Amino acid sequence: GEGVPAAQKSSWTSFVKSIVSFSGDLSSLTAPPFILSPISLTEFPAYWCERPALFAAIADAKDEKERAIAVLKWFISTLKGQYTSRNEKLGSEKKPLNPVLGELFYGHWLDRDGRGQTNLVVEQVSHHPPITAYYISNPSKGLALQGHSAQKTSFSSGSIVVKQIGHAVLTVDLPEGKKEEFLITLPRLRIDGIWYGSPYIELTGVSYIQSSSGWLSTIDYEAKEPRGWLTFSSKSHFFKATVTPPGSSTPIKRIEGFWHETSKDSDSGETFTDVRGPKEEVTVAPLEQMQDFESRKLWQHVARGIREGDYELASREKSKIENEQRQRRRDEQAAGTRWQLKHFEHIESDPVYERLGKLFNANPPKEDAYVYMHNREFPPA
Ligand code: 0T9
Repeated sequence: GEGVPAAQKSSWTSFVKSIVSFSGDLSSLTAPPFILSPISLTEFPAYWCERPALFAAIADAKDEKERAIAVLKWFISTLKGQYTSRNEKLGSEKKPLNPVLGELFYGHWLDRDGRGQTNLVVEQVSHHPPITAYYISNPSKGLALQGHSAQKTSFSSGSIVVKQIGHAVLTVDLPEGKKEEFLITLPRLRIDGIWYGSPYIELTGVSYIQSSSGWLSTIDYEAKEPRGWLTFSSKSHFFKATVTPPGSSTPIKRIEGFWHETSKDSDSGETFTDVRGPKEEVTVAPLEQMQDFESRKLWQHVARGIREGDYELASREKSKIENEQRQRRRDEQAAGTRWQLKHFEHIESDPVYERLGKLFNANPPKEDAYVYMHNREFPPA
């Protein structure tokens, strides 16, 4: 990133001070214009599927072990998009638009080379705190990913520390009506480069992918990069992963490398992931066909203001949306009604999380979930 523009230095300083003395929901803080992104958080779940062929490949794996490996390969390959793509597209990590309650984002990736069509449904299921629910499916391959995403943020020695709340469950349909489930937990984030006004994300801690077949993948984002790894980029974004069979603690596969470039099998040296090539962004309907609550339609004027540097337009249009939201909430309160979610149903405890979480001592032992209601038609393949 280019850092802080001269004219916004003092507003950046006061923004950083407000982050330091604040803990909780960062999304509601007002930030200086240069750090604003024109993209809403409801678009982020699309990162899960920007390599649709790797997603589809999970269904083609021949047994439980190969499926566990295919899921790990797909998961690692999503990380570059999830955590570095704003730096590439916008110059640094930026503050996404804070979705309104009920905001929607729909998209798809068309079938190509027999991988099947992949569909995406996203709904903002809470505004304060922000919670985003998503459902991504490839019906012809019998694959579905359901999850939700929220964050707890704090500030520690110059960095924003983000604990991801929520998890995802991948369901794979198998022959004879059987199915396999994978519980996916999410890493912690550290946002560095704040003082300089060019924030970027580093992943920390450990995340897990637990299969109902017993296979477990453990991804360690704090492993030290060994000697011998030649890279031209910085030493960040390094990880090590292991794949462990049911009931065992001895991995049958070890992976190491950089999640934003390449990784390899630690024993054979064979390439495991390579995300240096292009990814496929999600396809969405044209603006004219969108409903008012679809993210790109809802935020179109704010986004234009941010993109074109017309921050007065952006803030005027943002206020309109926020006032309209406040009025809705007042009307609901007066009428004694509540906002109805369109595509998801909230459950207090996810049975898959409870059951599979036990196998690797998930912390917390229970989590809530948003269950997709299967009530959207997608454009035919
Ligand atoms: C789920 C992802 C998540 C959402 C974003 C922390 C963050 C909001 C949540 C976790 C996706 O699968 C992956 C990637 C980036 C995460 C965002 C990065 C970020 O900075 C924001 C927070 C809320 C801020 O906007 C902080 C203020 C800002 C000035 C720093 C750039």
